[in-house]
Amino acid sequence: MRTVVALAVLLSVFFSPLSVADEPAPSAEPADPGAPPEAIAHWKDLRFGMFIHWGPVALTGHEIGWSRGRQTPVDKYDALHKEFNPTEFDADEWVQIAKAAGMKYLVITSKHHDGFCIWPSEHTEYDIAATPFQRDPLKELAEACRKHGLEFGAYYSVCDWRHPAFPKGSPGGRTDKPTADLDAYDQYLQGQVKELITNYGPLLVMWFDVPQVYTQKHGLSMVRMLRKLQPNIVINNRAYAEAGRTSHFNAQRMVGDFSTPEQRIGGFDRQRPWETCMTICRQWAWKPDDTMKPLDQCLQTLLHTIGGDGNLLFNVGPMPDGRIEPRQAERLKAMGEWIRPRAEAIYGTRGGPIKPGKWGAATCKGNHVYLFVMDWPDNGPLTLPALGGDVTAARLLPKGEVDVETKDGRLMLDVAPQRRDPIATVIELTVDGPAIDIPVVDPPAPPSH
Ligand code: FHN
Repeated sequence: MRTVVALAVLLSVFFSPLSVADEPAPSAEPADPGAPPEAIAHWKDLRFGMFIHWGPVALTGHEIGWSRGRQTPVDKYDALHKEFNPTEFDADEWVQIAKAAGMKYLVITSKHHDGFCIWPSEHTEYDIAATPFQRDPLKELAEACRKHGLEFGAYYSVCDWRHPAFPKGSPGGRTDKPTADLDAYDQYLQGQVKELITNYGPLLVMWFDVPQVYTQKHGLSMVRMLRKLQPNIVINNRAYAEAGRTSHFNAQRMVGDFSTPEQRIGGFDRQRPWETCMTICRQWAWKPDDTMKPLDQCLQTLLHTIGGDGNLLFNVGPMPDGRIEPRQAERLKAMGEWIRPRAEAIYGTRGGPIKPGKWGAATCKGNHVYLFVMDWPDNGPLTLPALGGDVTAARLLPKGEVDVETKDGRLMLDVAPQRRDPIATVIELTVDGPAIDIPVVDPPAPPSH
């Protein structure tokens, strides 16, 4: 008898209308439809962009967001905007510095973790309108990009360590706010994102960051709202944390349209779009006398990134007076001077077919394979895996001769030492078919020295 009763109770639990009604409905949330393939392809073609981290924190020389409640007490940090007056700011100059570097798009922090908005937002008083600098740098930059032919994007920090409704606060997003109300914060965030798209768009990209406890429960509908507002916008993988995975940095692999390896070159991947974000110095925001990367490292980072089929978003932190530090501008100009005569090997290309390595990197476009040789053997030709097709012509970029021979499944290349370039010797190979169809191969072992 007891068994029958127990079974009846068990069945009633599973089949009673009450328990069924209590179960969470299967997710009615459609997945993120993603950006149209042509929007992704366009974004990939650009290959190289400028990242900018800027705000009143530049007055301190400490890191944006992270120094709030650390090097700078919270109340002092939150009052910096009252002195922020970057009278030397010139959007045309910034965009021309990016253009001279060979950068094709620009992404600036519209709001970082500290909550300060560099545009006059109707949703907060903590914005550029509350500073002595009675202008709209976001608008001026968007217009300058359009004027000079660069694409414009906005970085927007999902976490907001100052806003009372965002659950986490300074220092470092590791404190809990008693006033937390994620639904209210979601309204604030969606209102601001709409402002950015509506008043400063169309944008190439929305570059979200550090969602922490903002998960797909809110994020998925926010992303879908964004895509309704601007269907061809490209969105990175930090708009929200996947359910149950609240992470500080949330470089989630499959959220959004592209992955975001940070301060490192991502792995070769032609399937999942990706973009390395990296600082030209060490700090994201302005830091006096910061250590700046040498020219060869800047350029070889770009070449290894595009060789892996990624984009490079290279960061500067402008000064409190509104200028990009002259030595950083000089470094970027030198990058552009090297890139320009080799532009066809960089823009509009895809990574491979030989994966990056100590030897160098490769890109491809049309019926051309471009090799960026960075390390030659001490004696004799460089030996690479054969390309699985006939090489019908070969030349150096910007100009010059190269000896090429395909033998025993290997590609032998040689260039007179005096014609080799210390950054990378660029060789254009013409092949007898679409270069993108050439099977991808691993990099060769490092040449012997
Ligand atoms: O905390 C931020 C950091 O300040 C910077 O904005 C980088 C850029 O990708 N994102 C976060 C660290 O992952």
